[in-house]
Order: sequence, then structure tokens, then C-alpha cells
Amino acid sequence: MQVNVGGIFVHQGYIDPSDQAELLDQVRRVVRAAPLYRPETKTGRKMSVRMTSAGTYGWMSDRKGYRYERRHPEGMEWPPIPKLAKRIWRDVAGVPREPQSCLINFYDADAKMGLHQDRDEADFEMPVLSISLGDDARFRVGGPERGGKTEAIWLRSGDVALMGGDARLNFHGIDKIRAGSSSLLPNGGRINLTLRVVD
Ligand code: MD6
Ligand code: FE
Repeated sequence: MQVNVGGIFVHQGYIDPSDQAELLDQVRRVVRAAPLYRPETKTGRKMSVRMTSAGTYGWMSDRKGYRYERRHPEGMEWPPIPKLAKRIWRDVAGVPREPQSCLINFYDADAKMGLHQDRDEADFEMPVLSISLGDDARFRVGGPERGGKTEAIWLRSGDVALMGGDARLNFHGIDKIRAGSSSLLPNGGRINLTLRVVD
């Protein structure tokens, strides 16, 4: 089923359970080569999610601010984007370009992501595609200005969300994880992949 939440199209149950397991395997390979780390923000606070990236560019946050970098903070290049994630991009994103970055966010039961815009990319005509694996997460979506009305939807394992067009710069975030709601990850938690064209 496809639902529209604040202009973001959510394809519920898009990835079947066996492909979810395969994608998880591909994500684990990325994490072995480019370990998860907890980024800091400009103010020196640690984010509650742990992250890493795949592709030509990885999204980074530290005391210097937000940006894309070609290398992991430990110095290695980012591993290739998981094949299954690229296939989903080709089938859903609706643009001729390939993704250049796959940000991998890991949420434990207490992790959250504050309301933000994704605006570190060069071309806002290119959408952002998000894939959810593991525990359910409440995804909140507002408009293009901070402080406006918001609506929320629970994202479940296998859901694919596309943020493009007029919704490309809408504020959004994750305000709650439902621990233990999925058995995909043996130790619980949630993984979110976001695919983007960067330059
Ligand atoms: C998350 N997602 O689902 C956080 N960004 O964990 C995002 O920040 C996001 O879902 C851009 C487009 C879709 C998203
Ligand atoms: Fe985002």
C-alpha cells in the first residue's frame, strides 16, 4: 500500500521478508568495513543514533558542521552501496541518476532524530529515498518551515519512503522507536538507509 504523509510517499511493506534479510546482510558487510560511530553536532553534543555510510560520499556531522565527505572519520573510503538498495532506488526514485550516498543510521530503543531538513545536497530536484529495517519508528513530517503543523506515521521493517518534489525540504524526524516490534535484528533496534544524489 502507498500512503502520502505530508507529501512523502510511503510504500508500506515494499520489501519482502527474504529481501529484508538479504539487505540486512549487505548492510552488515558495510558496517564491518566502515564501522558505526556516534557523530557530534556543532555544539559538541553526541547524536543518539550511530551512523556510517556507503557510496562515493558519506554524510558527516562534527564540530565543523554538516557535510558530505569521501572518507570515513577513520580514513577509509566508504564501501559500495548495497546492491539491493540501488535496485530499490531504480524502481522507486523516478530519476535517471544513480544514488551517490547511502547513509546508514542505527537506532537503539532510546534513539531519536530531531526534526530537520535534508539540505546538504546540490540538487533538490533529486529525491531522498529511505528504507526502514527492524523495529517500528514513528516518523514525523511537517512543512518547509520549522514550527508548523506535523503529522506522523509508523514506519515498519520493509517500508520505503520517497521524499521529493514539493516535500523535498519538509522538516521530518523520528520521535519514537517501538522496541521489540520486529525480529529482523536479533538484538533489536532499527536501521534506516537514506539514498541520495549529492553533487
Ligand atoms: C529515519 N529519516 O527514518 C530518518 N530523510 O530514520 C530521514 O531523516 C529521512 O526518512 C530524508 C528522507 C527520508 C527520510
Ligand atoms: Fe532526513
